[in-house]
Amino acid sequence: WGELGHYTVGYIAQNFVQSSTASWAKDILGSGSSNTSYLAAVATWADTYRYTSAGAFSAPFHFIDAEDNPPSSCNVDYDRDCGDDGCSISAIQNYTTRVQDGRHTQADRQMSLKWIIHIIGDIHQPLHDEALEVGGNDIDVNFGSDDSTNLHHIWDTEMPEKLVGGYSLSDAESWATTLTSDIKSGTYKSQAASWLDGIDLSDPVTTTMNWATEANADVCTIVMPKGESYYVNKDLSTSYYTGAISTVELQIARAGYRLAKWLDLIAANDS
Ligand code: DCM
Ligand code: DCM
Ligand code: DCM
Ligand code: ZN
Ligand code: ZN
Repeated sequence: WGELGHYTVGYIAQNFVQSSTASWAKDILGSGSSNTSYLAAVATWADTYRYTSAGAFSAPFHFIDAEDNPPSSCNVDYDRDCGDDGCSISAIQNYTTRVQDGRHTQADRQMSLKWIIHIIGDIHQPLHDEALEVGGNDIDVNFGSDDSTNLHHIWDTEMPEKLVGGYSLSDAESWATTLTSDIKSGTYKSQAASWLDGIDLSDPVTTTMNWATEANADVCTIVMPKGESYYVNKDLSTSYYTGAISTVELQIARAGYRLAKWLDLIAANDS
């Protein structure tokens, strides 16, 4: 996701974490106790870090390249798809351990927490769970007057921004308020509890592979049901957008709700 998506995942999680978790996170992050954006404000750090020379090693931590065959077959296999340099799933495992390890420095634990906040977001972007055409980056598409974007980028950025109308922290906070009420009392109320099925702090790989598998399935049914070549150089801002935007909303809502629970489990274990 772009900044809007990651900020929104952070704000949704802020709306659902236990107050003891909020205190735990603010302590590690060094945010003041009254910081109203303590998760949102650090949610995009990992995307800056990966473009630094010190952080270049971490570029694969943003995705898992499922070597499946959409649209006829979608699946993710940890042993097949998580490369030697790591992936989103192995990174979650690493940083979930490290953030709780008092032998590490405060700075190291802070970075680990920032990674968890970011990667749980990215796992929910379907094309971050797909190898085809570099996660859709090499599928050139148009979006309204923009005739030089790509399928990955419209999922990360253009579609969420068309829905919300901006990408600032305050745009994200307002989107998060909407999705939070959808979870608490609206369209997601009856399903939100099931989003936490199988969540297990002692098995981060299985837990997050479930989430990656769910998002990867959308690649076959929502992202490119007609096959990759159909979308090349088409304007996806009209009927494609209309068909896809509810999946963008659902995936951001799930990511925020699951991040809150993952942090609750970590904070409870780390006390
Ligand atoms: N680092 C990281 N994740 C890794 C490897 C390194 O976040 N898988 C960070 C931690 C340090 C820096 O990179 O700030 C260098 O780490 P090290 O000296 O442990 O390689
Ligand atoms: N490492 C990592 N994540 C980090 C920092 C480092 O995976 N945040 C990797 C690269 C380090 C190595 O682990 O050089 C050393 O890890 P440790 O500090 O746990 O011995
Ligand atoms: N990306 C991905 N899968 C890949 C490579 C990249 O999901 N195999 C994502 C990471 C960024 C976007 O695509 O969100 C653009 O990546 P980059 O800036 O590395 O080109
Ligand atoms: Zn992306
Ligand atoms: Zn990312």
